[in-house]
Amino acid sequence: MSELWVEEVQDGTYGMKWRAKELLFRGKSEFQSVEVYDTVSHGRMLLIDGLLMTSERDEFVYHEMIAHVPLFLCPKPRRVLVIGGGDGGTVREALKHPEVAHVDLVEIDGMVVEAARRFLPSTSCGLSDPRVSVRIEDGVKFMAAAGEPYDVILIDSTDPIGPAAPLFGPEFYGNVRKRLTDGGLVVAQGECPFYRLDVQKALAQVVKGVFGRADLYNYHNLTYPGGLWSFVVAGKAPRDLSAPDAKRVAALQPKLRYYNLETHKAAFALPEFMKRGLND
Ligand code: SPD
Repeated sequence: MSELWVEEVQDGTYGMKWRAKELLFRGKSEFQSVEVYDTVSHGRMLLIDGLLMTSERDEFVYHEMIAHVPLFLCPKPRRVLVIGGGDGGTVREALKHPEVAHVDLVEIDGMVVEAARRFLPSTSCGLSDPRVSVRIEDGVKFMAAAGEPYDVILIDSTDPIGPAAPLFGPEFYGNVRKRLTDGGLVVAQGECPFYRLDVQKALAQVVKGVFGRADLYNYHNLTYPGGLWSFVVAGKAPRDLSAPDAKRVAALQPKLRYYNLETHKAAFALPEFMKRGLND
């Protein structure tokens, strides 16, 4: 068996590794390194700067939970914006909603989109849908410009280092607010509560500062470091976050593998250490 391993090491003190069959792609863009491996146990994996972004084995969980929680809460989600998410998984999930007429994907790094189109077809398949515009642009600048508002904005970023760092700041969220419809919702990937509670707290404070409220929800995570992964959700109008449109959920349920009414509601039940850490 091959002795090639894909490794993600965090903070120089712990990590995970997966036995690889082969390295399919390695490139260096002007922003970051991009790699795709084929692994024995988790299918193909995309890494950016040595950090795992998506694996074929469990990508459906993250992508369903970032997209469907806000989409089923939003009564008529016509226009969707995805910032980051160049692998296309979040776009694919948004397109499952028949109400969605248009999706803009704004990804800073064309190499990520090219690698996903070439090596991760089941994740990136939605990128060729006629309802989708793929824009290789800086999401921070895109958000600062004026334009038509969106019903749902999904911040599918990498971790808050490198080009993604401004996507966690107050100026960016001020602009997100301007580009949301009155009933719209924003969801951002919010890192791991076990390892990055400080980052979560800072992000929640930024979002709360802009929207007056920020809620976190979790899913059970397989391949990112830590057993839970979080998202932050906010909107201009107050909303019962535990009440997705049950009729629409039932209609899409055959196409969903993790998301259902129960996982939606349960996702907002935060463990005590998170509640305390976020409110300290
Ligand atoms: N530590 C990894 C965090 C990555 C979150 N975004 C992944 C992009 C998947 N579409």
